[in-house]
Amino acid sequence: MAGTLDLFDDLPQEPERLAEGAWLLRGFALCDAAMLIDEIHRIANSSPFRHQVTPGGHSMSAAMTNCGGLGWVTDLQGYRYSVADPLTEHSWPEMPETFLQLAQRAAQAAEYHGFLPQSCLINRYETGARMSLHQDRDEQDLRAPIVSVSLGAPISFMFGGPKRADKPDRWKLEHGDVVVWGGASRLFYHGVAPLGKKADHPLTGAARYNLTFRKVY
Ligand code: MD6
Ligand code: FE
Repeated sequence: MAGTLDLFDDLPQEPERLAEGAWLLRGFALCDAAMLIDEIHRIANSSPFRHQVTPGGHSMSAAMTNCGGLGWVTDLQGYRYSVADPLTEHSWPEMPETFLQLAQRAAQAAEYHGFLPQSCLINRYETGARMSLHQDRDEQDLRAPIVSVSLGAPISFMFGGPKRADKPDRWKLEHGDVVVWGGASRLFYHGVAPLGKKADHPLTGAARYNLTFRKVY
């Protein structure tokens, strides 16, 4: 009977609710994933991945770049969105049409209508890289959701509450998973645990990429 149950693996999955307004769409980006990874490499040829410094003076363990009209940057002066890449002093690479359409379809699937992202932050995690608990609050328009796409090696995503001390739930995010998140939980604390030593994926090796699409203004 080997293989019989595989038929059911292709059925669309129901969104899983992480918190009010926050949804996990498992496998939503699977069909586009190889193309998205090609685009990431193309973007990184113009605006390379770099380890940015926080206002507190720490170098971030996740390497970052951006595409779209605005990019999220940090340095000793603070967190902000910038129309130019501080490394190249040019505009960020344009947001590929495949990125935009995926983000819009995912937002729609979670019942956030008319999502128009201005920015896509691209995070690259290698072994041991993590993102400590934080809020996403550098955007002026908090009514818009954030669409987050996981590619490559799996990671443990932590999703807490409105206070830093709220104990987070953990969710394993795998290649092709999409989280759409807004409304009542838009400012909830979240982060990712260190990428495991054995984490691996055929398309990316020992790396995980995360795309976060945002409407800023
Ligand atoms: C990550 N994600 O998954 C880090 N923020 O690598 C985030 O920080 C994040 O996934 C806001 C909304 C969705 C996210
Ligand atoms: Fe975040």
